[in-house]
Amino acid sequence: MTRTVSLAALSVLFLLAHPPLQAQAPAGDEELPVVHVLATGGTISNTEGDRLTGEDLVRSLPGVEDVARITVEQFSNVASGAISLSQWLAMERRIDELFQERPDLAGVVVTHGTDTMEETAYFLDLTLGHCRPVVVTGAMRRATALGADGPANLLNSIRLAVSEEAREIGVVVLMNDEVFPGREAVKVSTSRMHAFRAPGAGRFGVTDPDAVFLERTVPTRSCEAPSFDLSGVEELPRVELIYTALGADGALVRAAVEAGAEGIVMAAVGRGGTTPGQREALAEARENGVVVVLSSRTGEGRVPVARGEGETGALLGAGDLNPQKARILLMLALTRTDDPDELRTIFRTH
Ligand code: DAS
Repeated sequence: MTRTVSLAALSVLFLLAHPPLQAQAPAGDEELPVVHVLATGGTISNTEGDRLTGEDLVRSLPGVEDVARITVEQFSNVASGAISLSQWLAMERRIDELFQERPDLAGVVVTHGTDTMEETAYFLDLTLGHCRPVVVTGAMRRATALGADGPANLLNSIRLAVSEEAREIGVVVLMNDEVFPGREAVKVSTSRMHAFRAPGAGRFGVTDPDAVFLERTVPTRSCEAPSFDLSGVEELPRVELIYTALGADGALVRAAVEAGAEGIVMAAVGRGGTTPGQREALAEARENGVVVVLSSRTGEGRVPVARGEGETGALLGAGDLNPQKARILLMLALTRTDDPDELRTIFRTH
C-alpha cells in the first residue's frame, strides 16, 4: 500500500521541528539581549528566482545564538521600490508597538532592499519616538552570490543593536561594516559593496570583528516623542519630485499640480536653480497653494532654507537634504502645517 503524506501534514512536521521564530518567546540564553528582525525583502533575501524569508536569513547566521535572542517577523518580501507609503505607516506603527510592548527589546533590525533604504531610514528616524536602535540593513549581492554580503550585514546589525554604544542610537543604516545615521545615509553606487555614504559628514561608526565603534556624535532626537506624530494619519500628503535638466519646461510641474500634489520638491541644479520654464510653472503652483521646495541633484552640499521666494518660484530650500529625503520631510511637515514660517523652521531643524 502506498502511503501519501499531504503537503499540509509535511508543513506541520516541519513547523514542529522548526517553530517560527516570531511565534516563540525568544529562545536561547536568557542572559542575552533580545532583538527583533523585521524582514521586508530586497537583495539580501534574493536567490535565483526566489526569496528567502527573515527566518531563513537568521537561521543562516553563524554564532548569532551567542550574540542575542532573536524574534523574526516577515513584514513583506518585496524589492524595496515596491514598498508603499501605507506600508511605511504600518512599519512605523509596528516598530512603535514593539518598543511599547516589549521593554526587554534591545533593538529592531529591519532587512530592506538597498535601493530605497535611505528613504525608509529617514522616515523612521522622523516618526519613531524612541531612541532604542533601529538598524536598517540589506545586501548588495544576493544570498546565493559568491561573496554574499547579507549575512555579515545582518549579524553586524544585530551586534550593533545589542551593543552598549548603540543604546540610544535611534535609526541607522548599516552596510559593509559601516554605520550611517538614518538622516544622512545615501546610496551612492548601484553595485559596489561600499554603496552607502553620508555625503559631507562621513560615517557614524564601524562594526569591527571584536567591537562596535561610534566615531562621531550625531544630533540626537527626543527619546520621548517623535518629531512627527502620525497617530491618526491614514495617508501621507502627495508630494512629487521633479528633476531639473537643461531645456526642461513646466509640463511636469503642471502635471504634478493637476494630479493633486500638495507639495513639489525640485531636484534642482547647483544651489537650487531651475529652468525659466520650470520657474514660471513653479510660481503658478505656489499661487495654487502648492508648497515648493528646492533641493539639489548635485549629491552634496546645501540649498539654503532661505532660498526661495522671488524668482525661484519656491518657498524654501531643503538645506543639506537630498531630493528624496526632502520629499519625506515635506510629506511629514504637511501633515502638520502649511504655514511658510513653520515649514522653514521644520526644514532648519530636521
Ligand atoms: N532589489 C533591490 C531592492 O530591493 C536592490 C537591493 O536590495 O539591494 O532595493
